[in-house]
Amino acid sequence: MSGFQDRVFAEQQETVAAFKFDEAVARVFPDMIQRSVPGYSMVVSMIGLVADRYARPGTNIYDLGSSLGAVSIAMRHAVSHENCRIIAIDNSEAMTERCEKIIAEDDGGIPVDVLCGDIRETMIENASVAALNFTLQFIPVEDRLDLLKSIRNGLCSGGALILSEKLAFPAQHQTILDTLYYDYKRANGYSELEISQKRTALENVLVPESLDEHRERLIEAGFRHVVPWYQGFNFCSLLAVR
Ligand code: GEK
Repeated sequence: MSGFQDRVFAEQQETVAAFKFDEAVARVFPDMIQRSVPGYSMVVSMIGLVADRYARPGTNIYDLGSSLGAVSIAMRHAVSHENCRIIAIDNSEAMTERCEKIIAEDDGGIPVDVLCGDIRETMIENASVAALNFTLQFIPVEDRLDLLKSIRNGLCSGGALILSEKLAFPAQHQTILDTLYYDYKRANGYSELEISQKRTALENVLVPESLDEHRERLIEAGFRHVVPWYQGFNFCSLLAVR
């Protein structure tokens, strides 16, 4: 993937606008997410492994909020079943345009359709695996249950959703984890200005919820098992099995 450094919030901005997945972000996205989400690369490669376990021959595999297609690429190299198709969807044109080029240059065996669209309006069908890798947190809270129901309904029995999210915690734990998280960002070269302007830009755009809220919603959506399998500071990943 491309090697541009994330400097989106490096200069003082007069007013910090709400965060958008636009051209400026898409251009530096691999660097941005790598330096901003603890364990991101490991989570992406593990999604490949989990996908291979739950994928079934002749089914669709969804990468919802695919950005530049890192999860699609991990899955297309890891899934060993016949006649699968990966469907990568994102509603940022800046992302899907770049994603198409990256996928075209990748030599993985499974075909990937890259679609520009809203995952809330996408029909999920004949699916064995779906990934929401740090995407649900950007969907308005009131739309989250319907989206999870539509994923659940499109999954075959025994199919799996991998849900990775930034979590919210009770106040004291939140303070401890936020402190460590900002240490992580500093250690990755972000300045105090970058950290604080990005935090402002993400307010009301990235809305984290607690592990219990996620678990309860997944059960309400009809998933039978909800298994947390990763946590790095305030970021986690859950496996939900239909
Ligand atoms: C990765 N999964 O590299 N419909 C479609 N896409 C959406 C919507 C929506 N309603 N809302 C937001 N997005 C990727 C990382 S990033 C996470 C996912 C992050 C898209 C948005 O355009 C962006 O590309 C993605 O969800 C979230 O593993 O930046 O923290």
